[in-house]
Amino acid sequence: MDIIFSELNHTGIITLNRPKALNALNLDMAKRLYDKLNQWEDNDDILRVLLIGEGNHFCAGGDVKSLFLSGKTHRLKHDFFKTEYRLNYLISQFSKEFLSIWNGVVMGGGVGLSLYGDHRLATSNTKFAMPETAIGFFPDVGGSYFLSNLPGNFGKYIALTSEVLTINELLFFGLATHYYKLTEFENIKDRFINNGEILNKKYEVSNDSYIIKNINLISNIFNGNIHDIIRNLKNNGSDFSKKILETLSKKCPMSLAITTKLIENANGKSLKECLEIEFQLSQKIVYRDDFDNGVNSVLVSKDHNPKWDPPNIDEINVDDLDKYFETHTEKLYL
Ligand code: QUE
Repeated sequence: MDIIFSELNHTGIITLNRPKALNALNLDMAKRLYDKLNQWEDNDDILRVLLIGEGNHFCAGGDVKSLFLSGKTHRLKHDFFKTEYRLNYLISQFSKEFLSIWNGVVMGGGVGLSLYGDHRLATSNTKFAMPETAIGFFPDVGGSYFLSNLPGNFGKYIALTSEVLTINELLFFGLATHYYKLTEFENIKDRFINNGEILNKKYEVSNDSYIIKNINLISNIFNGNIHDIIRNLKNNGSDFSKKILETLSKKCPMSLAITTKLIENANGKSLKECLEIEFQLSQKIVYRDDFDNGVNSVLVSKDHNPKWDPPNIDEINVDDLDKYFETHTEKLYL
């Protein structure tokens, strides 16, 4: 079983169980989880829910490999996102206490399973990222919602660069709610199961984080559309800016342009509105060659040298992006 459910002492326990695939979420897991949460919502014996990943990681994201392998226009590319985003919304509306214990990798789809619950526990090895611009996609699962709500254009920064956030940044930005010591994983789990207790270990956020140190620079630079951002980086000329330019040069140009616009437009919108927009967008982006080339290059052939169309950001006219944001297929009806 790729996802395991159990019930213990009024606690519904979900274990993502594809450790060899870093617990990447596939359609079957998403469907089962959706049904189970609906059952637990109505089951008075269940007071709280715990979500964990088997092995050393929480969840690497949606199982984009199976989407790629299904072929260019397979129905899975529709059904998967529809189910996944409906699940994200269901979790945001779930009335019982919902705790996720993050360890290792927490990316993309894994963020969407946990961020809208009540508590996210992070530890010293937690690696959080929204890395979709590396595979010709965009930060979905409500990414436009929570990224646009981070202060000072920081959401655009992590979405465009795929920067990995660790414990300091996660606590600083409130993406994680608590710190736990990795050696206490089992203990933390047991206490939550036994009486709903959540241990809040003291953790001093260190100012060693170069991301937190550069927060004002990031905010100034990541203002405006993708061309504004690239121009700001070039004009700034610092080592930090040069490093970011180098990072962005490897990402999918169309993903960078779309992602910037998506996050700008999300300002002030609800999670529900953002997920509807993302679903429409997903059904434009997932059938492009960039998605197949990106996933193949990063996860299947692993040559890490994807071909992008267009190959350069300069070739994108931001006025032409509106068509990707049009409503063109059925809605999620959240
Ligand atoms: C960007 C991504 C993903 C990624 C790598 C990226 C992503 C994702 C996976 C992934 C990892 C291991 C697996 C798997 C998928 O990697 O979304 O099936 O076994 O799910 O650079 O967005």
